[in-house]
Amino acid sequence: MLTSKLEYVREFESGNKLPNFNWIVVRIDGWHFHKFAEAHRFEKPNDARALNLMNACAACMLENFPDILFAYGDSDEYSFIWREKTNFCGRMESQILSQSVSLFTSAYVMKWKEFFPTQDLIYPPAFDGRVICYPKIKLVRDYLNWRQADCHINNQFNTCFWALVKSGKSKSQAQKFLQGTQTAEKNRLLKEFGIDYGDLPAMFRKGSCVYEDKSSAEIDEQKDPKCRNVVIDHSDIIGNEFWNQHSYILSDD
Ligand SMILES: Nc1nc2c(ncn2[C@@H]2O[C@H](COP(=O)(O)OP(=O)(O)OP(=O)(O)O)[C@@H](O)[C@H]2O)c(=O)[nH]1
Ligand SMILES: [Mg+2]
Repeated sequence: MLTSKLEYVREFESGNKLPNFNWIVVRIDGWHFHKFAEAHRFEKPNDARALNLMNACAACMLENFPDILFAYGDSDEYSFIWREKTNFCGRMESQILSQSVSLFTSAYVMKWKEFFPTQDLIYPPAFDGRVICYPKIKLVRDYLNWRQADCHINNQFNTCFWALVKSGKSKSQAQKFLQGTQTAEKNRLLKEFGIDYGDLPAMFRKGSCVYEDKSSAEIDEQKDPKCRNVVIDHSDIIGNEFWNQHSYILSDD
């Protein structure tokens, strides 16, 4: 009796249903990770342990949410592309977002020791998240191009910046020195420090892609058919080659 009288409070709940026929992108980003990286002694400018941990969390997302088709990440961020026709949580934005952020964060904490065996997790990491809907596949491709181009620009800048700082310049001198420099100038500068940009690990230069590999999946009768063969690589996703070779990823059938 009492509950039915009080149920009217439910009507105050607001929910946002994401539009049908849209690809859903969830982007997760580490909260104040400049501070988190410092506190946990991340290597500069790239800490392979931290990046591999992020990649493992992204793989965990694909294993738990079958409607995620593809993920791309670098630094402290990861983008997840959900099937255009997903009906996960009835396409309610707050639920898709909160489940994504909470699973990613708990995986990050659970897997920490595996990637940082000699560094304690000294305070709880947090991630923010946002949802973006794209009505056309071209927009999804352009979104991913944008994130990979951003990874390249940031990585090249950071590699130069830390090379200058290690050579004795102050942080503000290094910042000033790099202001307005183009890609070719940055590459020349790195060469002076004995660094060939193209030789740096692909994970640093290209970021990471996580997806289900259906092309080479051997039929393993012991394996649960629902279990996805999730792979991580560092492909160039701006060109068409990757997408031509993996056309099934975004085909959403
Ligand atoms: N040293 C080091 N730092 C990293 C690495 N990956 C990410 N970071 C740090 O994380 C930051 C990520 O950039 P942002 O997301 O713009 O910065 P943020 O401090 O997380 O700020 P908010 O996202 O606005 O909360 C970088 O600027 C670095 O300080 C890494 O591999 N090594
Ligand atoms: Mg951040």
